[in-house]
Amino acid sequence: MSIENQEKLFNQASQILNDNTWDGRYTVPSANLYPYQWNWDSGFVAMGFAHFDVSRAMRELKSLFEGQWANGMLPHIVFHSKKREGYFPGPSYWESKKVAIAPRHVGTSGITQPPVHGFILEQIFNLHPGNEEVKDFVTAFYPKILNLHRYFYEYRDPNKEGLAFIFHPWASGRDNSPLWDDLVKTIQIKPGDIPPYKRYDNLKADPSERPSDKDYDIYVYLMELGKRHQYDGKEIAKDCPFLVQDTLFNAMLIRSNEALIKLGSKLGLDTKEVEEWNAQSKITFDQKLWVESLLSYAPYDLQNDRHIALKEIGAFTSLYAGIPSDNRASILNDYITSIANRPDGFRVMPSFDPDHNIFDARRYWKGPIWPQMNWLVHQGLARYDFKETANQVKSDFLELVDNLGFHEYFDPRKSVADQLKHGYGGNHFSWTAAVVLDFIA
Ligand code: 9YW
Repeated sequence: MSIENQEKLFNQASQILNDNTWDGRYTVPSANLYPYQWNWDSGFVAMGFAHFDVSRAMRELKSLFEGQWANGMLPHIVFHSKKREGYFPGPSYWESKKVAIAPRHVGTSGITQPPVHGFILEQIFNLHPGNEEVKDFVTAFYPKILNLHRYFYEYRDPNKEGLAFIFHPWASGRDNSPLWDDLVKTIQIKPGDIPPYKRYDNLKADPSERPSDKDYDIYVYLMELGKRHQYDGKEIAKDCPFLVQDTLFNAMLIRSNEALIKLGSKLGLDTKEVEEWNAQSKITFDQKLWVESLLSYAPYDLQNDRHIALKEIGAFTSLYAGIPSDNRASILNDYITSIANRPDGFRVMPSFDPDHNIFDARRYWKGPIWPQMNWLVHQGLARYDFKETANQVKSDFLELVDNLGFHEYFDPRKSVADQLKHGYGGNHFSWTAAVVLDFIA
């Protein structure tokens, strides 16, 4: 890509982040579709801002952690805006203020999202060496992230294995991934189990690119269950049908642990606790989540005691966390290369196995390319020195944005995407902008 083109994309991306910032304090993923502050989106947004406005990067993380609960849990949405913005489930749904340990001054959701904040903090720190304000910020912020990780080990790891569970597909960050299809089918909803509700997402984006109504019923069922237990992980573990040790979620936890260890040693902080967590987590992830017949990692369904053995993007983020041996890393790299070399023409990296009959190139997490996933996969491939594949993952993504705009997700099929004039889902999307900024900075 030419220097002029890179400059153009950089300017467009920074404009999007500025435009999506509300009250000068927090950034919404997409003003129309997702009009509040989302957890892991804001992590990537902070990294994007760090390339041109580090004060906004720090403010982004500060405003996000205003939503942190007293037990360390960081909710997946923080509702700074009290207005009904046309999003379900909005601030009134969750009833967070009825929970004693939730913040008083701001409404939040009751579930969490992949813990990216540790390595985002490290990115910000590394981008600004010698900046005292950044150093002070990182030092002051560090305990908040440590508390979040402590929450996962204390409340979300009932067997003390070193892997945290999630109890809702949204917490995986990959809402309607085929990973969850069989498991959610085991959940039978009876009349009266869920309250009436109204979706907005499928009015604002093409319904054929969104999760189905059936998916949403399950999402509501699991939120109701969480609400009944005041979102207490220990209680939820006792009777929730959806209890999963996810690949992406735990890879993010491990990579963020590693970031805390590195930052802690640079800042002279005590890192013993996080080192202990991480040593165990890395081993358990590698041993428990690897499925030899799949030649990949897979999430583990704790209630049914089985792997969810499907080839899916989350497994490949283990590279960024330094989990696989060189041999396993090569296997993962070979698979990505095989997708990039398919005769039917795919950009990498689709979010789900293109050879599986559930694969759907347009529908949300059932196949499309997602910006933040490409970033994570790119970082992992680079870590293991798979330079060629890493570059492919980066350039495929930049080409899509350049051709089709800053969308939420993209069609991986070249023959289709190259005929389209747009990507899918929301446009002027914050994490798409953030990833562009980091890739071309
Ligand atoms: C929802 C905001 C969020 C992301 C999730 C993605 C989607 C829909 O959008 O969720 O209503 O929360 O799956 O990862 O954080 O961009």
